[in-house]
Order: sequence, then C-alpha cells, then structure tokens
Amino acid sequence: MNRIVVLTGAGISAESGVPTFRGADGLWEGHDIEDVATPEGFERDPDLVQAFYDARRRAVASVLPNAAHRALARLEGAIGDDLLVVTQNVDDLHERAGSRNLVHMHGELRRALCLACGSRPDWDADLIDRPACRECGERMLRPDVVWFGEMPYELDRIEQAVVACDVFVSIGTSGEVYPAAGYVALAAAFGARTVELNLEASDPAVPFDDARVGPATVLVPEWVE
Ligand code: BJW
Repeated sequence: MNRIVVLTGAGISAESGVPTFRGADGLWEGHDIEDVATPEGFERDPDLVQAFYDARRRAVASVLPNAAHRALARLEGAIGDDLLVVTQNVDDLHERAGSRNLVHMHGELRRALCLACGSRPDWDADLIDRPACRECGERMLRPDVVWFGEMPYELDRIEQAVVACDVFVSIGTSGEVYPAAGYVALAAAFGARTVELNLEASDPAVPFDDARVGPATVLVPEWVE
C-alpha cells in the first residue's frame, strides 16, 4: 500500500484566479487580517466580515478548477482512498475537479455555521442579508470558516493520516499557518518521503526531501503522471 497525503494551500487555486493570502496582490490587501479573519473582528464588525466572505463566495463561483486540481482527482481515481487531500482552502475547486477523499481543515465558503444551534448548512446565498438558519430559525449565521484562534476541522483524522502515510506532498502553501505548517515535520518524523511543489522555494529549514519550484498547473500533473 502506498498511502499519500497531499496538503494544499492557496497556491493550487491561484491559476484558477483565486488570489493567495500573502502574495503581492494578496487577498488581505485593503483588509487587516485581524478585521476579517478573527472571531474578534467578526464581533466588532459582522457586516464587514459577511460582505468580505460574500464577495469571495461570488468570486469562487465564477472560476474553474485547473490542471492541478484535476490531476489530484485523477490520482484518486487511480488509487482510491490511499490518497487523502487535506486542503486549507475554503473554495470548492477540489470537489468540482472530482476529489472525494478530501478534508477542508479551514472550513468551506459554501457552508454557513449557525452560532445558535451549531449546524453547518450548505449555503450559497449572501450572509450579509442575515438569513435565518434552516435548522433553528435564528438569524445567527456566520461563514463556516476557521479563523485565527479557532480549532481547525478534523484534526484527529488528518494527524492519523499524516503519521501513517508513505508520501507527504505540500502544494502551494507558504507554511506560515499552524497546525498545517507542522505536518511536514510530523510526516518526516514518522518516516514519510516529503515533497514540496511551490511557485517559490520555501523556508530551507523545512525538511522536504524533494522541493520542486514552479506553477502548480505544471508541477502537479508532472508529479501525478
Ligand atoms: C503557488 C502558486 C502557483 C502561489 N503554483 N504555488 C505562534 C506559533 C505557532 C502558531 C501560532 C502562533 N501564534 C498563533 C498561532 C496559531 C495560528 C497561527 O498559525 N498563526 C500564524 C500566523 C503564526 N493558527 C491558528 O490560530 C489555527 N488554530 C489553532 O492553532 O488552533 C489551536 C490548536 C492548538 C493545537 C493544535 C491544533 C490547533 C487556525 C488557523 C486558521 C487559518 N485561517 C485562514 C483563513 C481561513 C478562512 C479564509 O480563507 O478566509 O486560513 S488564514 C489563511 O492562511 C487561510 C489559509 O488556509 C491559511 C494558509 O495560507 P496559504 O494557503 O499557505 O496561502 P499563502 O498566501 O500564505 O501562500 C500561498 C503559497 O502559494 C505561497 O507559498 C506561494 O509561493 C504559492 N503559490 N501561486 C504553486 N501558481
């Protein structure tokens, strides 16, 4: 058995037209991270945060998966559940490309989270309009995304897969945000071969066995084939 865990970040969706977070034209430009990606920012100005995520939900709906997303879906088609894709992205481009064994550790734009009852209904409308929760009827919906200081989703499942994998591949992530940034060291400590595919060489202190530099739409299909 050849178990593979692929961790993806904003870089895999960049060539689909979704801005990355920390690039020169990064998404945070014009917004302080503290204002739009923390629970405190949401408490201070919920309308600003809902409008920010409504705009991103609409932007993602108008773009398409690229060759990198499709290559990972092909790999899953070939090896099935021996591939787990762990994405930090809140877009749905992996599933639209055909990936099914997938964890959205930082949540999903296409879901809302009800602060009253905890349900996570599918949601594609604007949240700034303060719609009622379909489960409990309260108007306390927020985007179902993981902000700084909040616990990412499915950490047990991810860590079990990371320690058990033979190959760990990091695609298009800056490695600045934990716990995701720590998975390469964890995989290496448990004997996995580690590979990075990124537009820019990342921190040389991070222990990848193989680091390839270039765009995801070129490197990922090459690595998969
Ligand atoms: C290409 C490309 C192309 C471009 N082809 N490549 C001090 C030390 C350690 C930790 C902490 C600390 N202080 C605070 C913390 C914890 C904090 C954290 O990590 N902070 C750091 C900033 C220091 N983490 C948290 O709070 C997390 N929760 C947590 O820790 O809970 C407690 C806990 C305890 C113990 C165990 C487990 C948990 C929650 C983090 C939530 C992050 N949320 C966001 C927003 C999500 C919603 C949204 O999308 O709006 O997630 S922030 C943002 O960053 C988003 C991303 O998923 C995440 C990572 O960004 P990513 O994907 O790496 O994007 P970029 O832009 O940084 O990089 C893009 C990369 O692509 C670059 O490398 C480019 O080169 C490359 N690229 N084009 C290939 N074409």
